[in-house]
Amino acid sequence: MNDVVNPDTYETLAISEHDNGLYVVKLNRPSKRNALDVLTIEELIRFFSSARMAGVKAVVLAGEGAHFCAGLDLVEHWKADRSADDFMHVCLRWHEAFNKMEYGGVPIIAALQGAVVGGGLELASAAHVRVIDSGTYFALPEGQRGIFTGGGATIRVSDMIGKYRMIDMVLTGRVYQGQEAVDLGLAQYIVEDGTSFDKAMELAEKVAQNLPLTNFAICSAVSHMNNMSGMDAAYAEAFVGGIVNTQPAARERLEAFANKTAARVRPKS
Ligand code: 1HE
Repeated sequence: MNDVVNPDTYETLAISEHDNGLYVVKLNRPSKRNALDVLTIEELIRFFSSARMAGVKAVVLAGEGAHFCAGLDLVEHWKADRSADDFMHVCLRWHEAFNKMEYGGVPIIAALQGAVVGGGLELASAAHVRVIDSGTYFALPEGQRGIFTGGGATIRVSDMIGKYRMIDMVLTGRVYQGQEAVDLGLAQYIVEDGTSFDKAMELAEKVAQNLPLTNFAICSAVSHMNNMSGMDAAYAEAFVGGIVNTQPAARERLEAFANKTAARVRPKS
């Protein structure tokens, strides 16, 4: 087993392998509501830096216990009494982890339950798909804690819901949940009866059937292209399309369509 996917080599993450290259990665500090300490961030970097090369085809990211993630480990931060320089480097490690997730090319489906707050929302927003259930809620309590964001909320959360809604969340501590959270863009799926985890697994099993190179493009190129000018993005898209759309592994699927044996796209019944 590649060491990167060996669960015994992780302390703060619980990693389990399922069929077809699907892995479940769980934050595993439920007694601390999965607050993100330094070690958790380092372990996220380790896993997501090498996941694709280790054969991981899709990930369900979840939290052990009742809450997905309570954000920055405030107690660790308080005890460390960090300098600005030290905390800037903490933030840079968070960005390293979350960029490896968003740009790493492995589809990540976040199964969100309970609190998804502060850095927990920043972590969730580095996933490609977010699923919530009736108990999930989102907040950015930084304003109330006397601090600021540092793990990408200014980029990804404002991208999801708009700059002024994000500012309102940090300023006032506003909480979003339920269908409203989906309508705003904080999540793509809501499960009314049942768990976000089961739905996330269903989605991940489906996306793990896609060709890995296709998923790599979907889960890295779109984000990169969003950082480019329209002209550059169009050029880069042509390049990526040139490589992905001519991959030998796609020929079988294209042939099945041409031979009328592949499933057709139909409206939902
Ligand atoms: C923690 C943390 C934490 C819980 N750091 N230890 N995040 C926040 O402002 C959210 C802070 N947490 C909460 O509001 C609540 O804990 C929850 C709503 C998430 C859960 O409530 P509850 O009643 O189930 O748990 P609890 O009793 O508050 O906490 C249980 C334990 O988890 C307790 O530890 P214990 O040793 O006393 O049992 C808490 O101290 C611990 N715990 N949350 C450390 N966040 C890069 S910048 C990012 C900036 C941010 O993320 S700011 C947002 C911080």
